[in-house]
Amino acid sequence: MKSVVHIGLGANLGDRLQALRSAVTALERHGTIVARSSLWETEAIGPPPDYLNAAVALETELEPEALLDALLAIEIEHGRVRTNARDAPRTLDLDILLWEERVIVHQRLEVPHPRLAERAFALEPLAEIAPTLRHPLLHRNIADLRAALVRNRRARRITDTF
Ligand code: A4P
Ligand code: MG
Repeated sequence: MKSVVHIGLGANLGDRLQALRSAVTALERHGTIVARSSLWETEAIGPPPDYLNAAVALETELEPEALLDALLAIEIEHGRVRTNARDAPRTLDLDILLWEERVIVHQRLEVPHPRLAERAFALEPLAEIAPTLRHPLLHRNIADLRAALVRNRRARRITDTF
């Protein structure tokens, strides 16, 4: 069965733009990209430098854990090195933000992403491509969550396409 899954992309080390573009190409191995946000530059939550962030919608036949494994493999292909430090800088981060309006709680996976509602770097791009999608736990749509953000973090839209 096909699902449309919203994925957040982030990078703050190396050639950030190249990593985001090439991650989208890699995601196409697992389905069809049906929506793609603008490119945003955002102040890091955690250690600098600034991030580039974006979001895409992927139509895929994969089940949640299989998609998570695919995302982790793409991160590694892009030079991601995991450290124990929280919010450590990274060449590529791929997070499952929403899986339609499903709630998924597995040992390795929680959807909606648990910090989605607090984070401009995720909500700004997501609101461009999924404004009317409802957060199944907060019962509000993405445009409303974005509007409710405390604007204490800089998020700057850079280009329409990336
Ligand atoms: N995991 C659980 N739920 C999910 C999900 N919905 N999507 C598990 C993806 N993974 C999920 O992630 C650790 C584990 O979380 C995964 O192996 C998976 O089993 P990770 O990518 O190794 O660690 P992380 O990314 O450092 O942790 P986390 O909790 O995903 O951090 P966040 O919330 O992604 O924050 N500032 C700006 N401006 N822009 C950013 O993109 N990103 C972060 C990372 C910090 N600051 C940032 C940004
Ligand atoms: Mg992550």
